[in-house]
Amino acid sequence: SNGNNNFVTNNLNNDGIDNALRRRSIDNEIKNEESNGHHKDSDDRFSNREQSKVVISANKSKRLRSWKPAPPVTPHKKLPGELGEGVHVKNDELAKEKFKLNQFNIIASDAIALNRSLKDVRYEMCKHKRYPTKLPSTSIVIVFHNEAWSTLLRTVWSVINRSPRELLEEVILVDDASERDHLGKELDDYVATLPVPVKVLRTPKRSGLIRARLLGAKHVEGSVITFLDAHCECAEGWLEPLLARIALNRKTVVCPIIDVISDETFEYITASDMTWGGFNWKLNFRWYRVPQREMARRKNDRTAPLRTPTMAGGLFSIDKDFFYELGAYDEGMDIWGGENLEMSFRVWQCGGILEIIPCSHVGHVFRDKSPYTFPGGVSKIVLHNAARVAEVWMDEWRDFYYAMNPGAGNVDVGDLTERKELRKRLQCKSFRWYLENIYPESQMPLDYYYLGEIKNAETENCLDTLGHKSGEKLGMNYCHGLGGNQVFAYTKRAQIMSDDNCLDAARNDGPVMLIRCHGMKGNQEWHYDTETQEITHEATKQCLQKPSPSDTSIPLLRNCDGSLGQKWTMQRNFRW
Ligand code: UD2
Ligand code: MN
Repeated sequence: SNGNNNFVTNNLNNDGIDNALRRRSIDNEIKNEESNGHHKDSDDRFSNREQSKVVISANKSKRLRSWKPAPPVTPHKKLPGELGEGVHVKNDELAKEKFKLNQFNIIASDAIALNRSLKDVRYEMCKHKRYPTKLPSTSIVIVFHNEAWSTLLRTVWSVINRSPRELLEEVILVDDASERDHLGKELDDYVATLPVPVKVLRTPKRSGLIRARLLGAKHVEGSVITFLDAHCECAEGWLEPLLARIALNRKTVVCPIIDVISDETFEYITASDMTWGGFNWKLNFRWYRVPQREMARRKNDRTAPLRTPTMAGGLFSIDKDFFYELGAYDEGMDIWGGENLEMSFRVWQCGGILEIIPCSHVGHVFRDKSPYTFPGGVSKIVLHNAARVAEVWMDEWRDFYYAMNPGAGNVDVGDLTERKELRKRLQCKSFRWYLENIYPESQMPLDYYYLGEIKNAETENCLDTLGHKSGEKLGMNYCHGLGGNQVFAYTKRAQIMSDDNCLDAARNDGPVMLIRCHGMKGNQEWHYDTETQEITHEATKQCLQKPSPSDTSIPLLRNCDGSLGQKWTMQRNFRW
């Protein structure tokens, strides 16, 4: 309803639906890549029980439990949505109105059994993997604010029905000051009838998902904490592979593959196992394709744990003691956002390992927009949280964040002393180390000459992406000095980049395009001469030039002639 809402809409779009759909299209793209490795167990640590025993004796201090797999959930005859199928309801005015309450189709969700069956979406090889006969127990922490009844309870039922009972210590529901009647006494009464211990905690006032999770974590009695969003469905065999990794190395933080539960039909749609977590200059979490480097490390076994630079944030398991040793969460973060990257950087920089476990699948309802309020304003909250991440963990690369988010510099980051001390105390590694060793594919350039605007000496206008995407033309506009679309990095690999796109020209006289950076020079190699102030394109030996008078928004590539229209300044004159 206010201008701010666009902000979060865009953000959630990127992080949710769009990206989820992209994951599916990536899946098709790589269908024929389904290889060799797929049938061969290269992660042989769990391939027989003898070896598993060795693992356990190395973990004597852990309370471990014998367990049996949960029996499969059999489909209800004649009920809608069984086996993860979608339910199509009439999209009339009422349905549209009701959609807005949760930003998903509540009529479809309500039509589906709370304990519906799902297809077993795992690779065949996953079903035959052997995990240690004894594993640590876990408490499931689910925080929610104004969650719908059917999605919340379907999450709980999927945990109950698809987790080995011996490994499920309890379910902890944290109600973050919801204002819906069904989440009060009705919820308390309902969970009292469930076949596993369920604690319901309530925050006295709206505290946001980060502090709500901290409250839940305090009450955990299991050895492992597993966080889930309140609109998930755990699939067959989801838990054992997660706990097994932690049993092997308690500093491993593990995520399932996050499948897509359609926000319209509640169809369960398998996501790609070929994406991992990254982030852009704005510090949004994004899915990107797993690079060949990591596939090679996994010996091309698509069922082997995948080391990921970042996690989406909602669904993961972590050893309880390690969670606290590592600094739990940043209590200075409000409502939503940022905590996922914060924990990801912290895990890697401070001696942990972050993995996606492809044999573990959990579905999640990705939404286009956030259904709930952000007290104090969306952008203020999201920028505040992200600034805390940038300030504490990203060293000089925090500049990219400030440059890319106009207005971020005006947001109060709050007191950072404690988190900075934590980083020192844990002797965490630098962000450069993280970029070099964990995420060399990142669009954060390791070394660069400039980060700022690029201004034409004649027109005094600036290069501007105009918000264009990969495959579209580079633009130009009057210099606004606010950063954002007018921020470019000129890197030591001779790229001129804006986030993950690079200036790219395929032939003489242009056009100059924005193309996903490939880091292989070629059409993306540019040289800036501080003497002549020319920006030359190596492949064509031509110069970047001001636009023609007929279209002042499109810079040109022309033979170098020393004219003023081919002179540029690279400067960082906005404040951050
Ligand atoms: C993703 C994560 C989410 C969190 C978020 C960044 C997944 C699948 N989801 O966004 O867990 O990491 O990125 O912060 O990885 N909630 C509260 N109080 C609040 C706001 C939210 O309890 O003030 C609950 C909410 O009801 C939900 C959970 O926190 O159960 C996550 O919120 P979301 O579903 O809106 O986040 P999502 O999936 O867009
Ligand atoms: Mn969610």
